Amino acid sequence: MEALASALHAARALRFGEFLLKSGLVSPVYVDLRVIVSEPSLMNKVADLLFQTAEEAKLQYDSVCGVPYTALPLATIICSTKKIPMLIRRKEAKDHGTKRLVEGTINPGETCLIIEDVVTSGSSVLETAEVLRKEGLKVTDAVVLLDREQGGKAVLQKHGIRLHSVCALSQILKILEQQQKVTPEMVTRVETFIRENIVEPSKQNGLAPTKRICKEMSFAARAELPGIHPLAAQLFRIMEKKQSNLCLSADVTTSKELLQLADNLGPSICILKTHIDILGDFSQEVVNELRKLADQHEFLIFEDRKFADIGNTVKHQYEGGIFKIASWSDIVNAHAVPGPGVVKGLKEVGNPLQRGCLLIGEMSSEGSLATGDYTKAVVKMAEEHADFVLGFISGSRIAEKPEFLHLTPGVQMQTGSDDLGQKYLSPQEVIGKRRSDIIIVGRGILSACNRSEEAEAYRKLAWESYLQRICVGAQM
Ligand code: S5P
Repeated sequence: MEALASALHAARALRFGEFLLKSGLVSPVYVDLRVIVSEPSLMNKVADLLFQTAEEAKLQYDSVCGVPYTALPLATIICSTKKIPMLIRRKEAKDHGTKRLVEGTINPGETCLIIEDVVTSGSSVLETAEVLRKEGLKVTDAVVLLDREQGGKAVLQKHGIRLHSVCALSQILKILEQQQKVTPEMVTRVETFIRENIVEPSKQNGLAPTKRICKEMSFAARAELPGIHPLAAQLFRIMEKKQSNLCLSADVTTSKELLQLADNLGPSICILKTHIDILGDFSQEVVNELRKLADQHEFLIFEDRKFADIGNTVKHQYEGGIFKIASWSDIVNAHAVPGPGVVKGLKEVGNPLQRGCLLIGEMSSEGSLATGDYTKAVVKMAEEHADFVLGFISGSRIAEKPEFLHLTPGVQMQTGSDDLGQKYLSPQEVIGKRRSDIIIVGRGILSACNRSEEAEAYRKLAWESYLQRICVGAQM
C-alpha cells in the first residue's frame, strides 16, 4: 500500500492544493488516474491489485467490463493476462451499423464484474451497470482502485452492487502524511472536505443521487479545526452528537428546580446557563450535583456572570467568594467595556482549568449600547485572546472565523418583547438568517406546561435551521 501511495503521488494521480470542480466546489484534493496510462509498470500493478481484490472477495463472474475511459485499459490488462472475456461499454451508440451499446459477446444471465478507477458518488459505475443489466447481464459487484469515501458505496449498495476497493482515500492520506508528502494541515483539510461533501443515496431509484452541497463548515468539521480551543472542540462534538444547538437559560431561584431542570432537560441541550446568584439557597452541594448531571447528560455549564471590572477584581470574583465559579463552570462571559484587562484577569484563573469565556458583542435588550464600533472592538479583543475566548454573545454572527462560537439570547417561538425591554426573535431567524450557532432560551421553555417537550421543540427547530443553513438539499 505504501508503494502504491507513493507511486500514485509521484505520477501526479493525486494532487493537493485548490481545484475547482465541475460542481463549482473548490476541493483540496484532485484525483486523476488517467495519467497512469503513461506509466506501464504502474498500470500493471494497479490492474493486478484490482484482480487480487476480486480474488480476495471470492467473486464469481463470467466477464469484465471497465467503466469508460480510464478503467478500459485496466480491464484490458486483467482480461488479457487472466484470460477472461471482456466487454466494452460504448459511451454513445454508433449512429450507423448495429447501434450496440456493449461490444463483445453477451450471454444473457451471465455475471459481469465492473472495474473502475475511482468512485465518488458511484454514478459512473451505476450508469455502466444499468447498460449491462439492460442487455440481460447480472451486475452484483464492482472493484475500484480508490474509494473517495463520499458515499458512493452506499449509493451502489442501494442499487444491488457491492463495492470492493483496493484502497480508501483516508488510507492513502495517512500513508502520504507518514511519508511527509502531505502536511497534517492538508490531511485535515481533505478530511473535512470529504466529510462535508457526502453524496446520499437518492430516495427515488433514478441515477442521480441527492447531493448535499455544503455552503459552510459543519459543527463536526469546526471541532477538527487546527488550533481550535479544546473546550470549543468539545462543545462542537457534543452539539453534533446530540444534534442540539440549544442552550437552556435555567433562570430559577431554588436549587431543587435547577437540578430538576438539568436532569429532565439535559438530554435536549448542549449548554445549561446559570445565574447562580439568583438562587435563594445556594450551596456547594448544588454545584457538585449540577456538575454530575452535566457529565451524565453531556452538556457544558455556562455561568452568565457578565464580568465587567478591572482584571484584578474579576480574578477574585471568578475564583473565590461564595460561588467559586471557576471550579464548576466550563464557560463564563464578560463585557469588553473595561478593556483587555478583564480578559487577562479571567484568563489567569481560567486557562489552567481549561475553561473558556464568551465576550458580549451585542445584547438583546432595547437600546443596548453594544453596537457598531464597540462590537468590532469586541471581535478584535477575542481574536487577540483566542486561547481563552471561545466566541460571543451576540444577536447574529459578528466574526467569520469558524473557530468562534456565537450564542444568541432573546429567543422565543412567540416573537415580540417583555415589559422590561427584552426583545425576542425566532430560532429560525437567529440560526437561519442571522447565522448564529446556538440559541439561548429561558422563559420560552420555562413558562411551558411541559418543559421537556418544549425544550425538544426548540432543539428541533434550531437544529433544522442549522442544517438548512449549511447545506443545500439537506435531508431533514
Ligand atoms: O443580551 C443578552 C445577554 C444575555 S446572556 N440578553 C439576555 O437576555 N441574556 C440572558 O439570556 C439573560 O440574562 C437571561 O438569562 C437569558 C434570556 O432569558 P429569556 O427568559 O428572556 O429567554
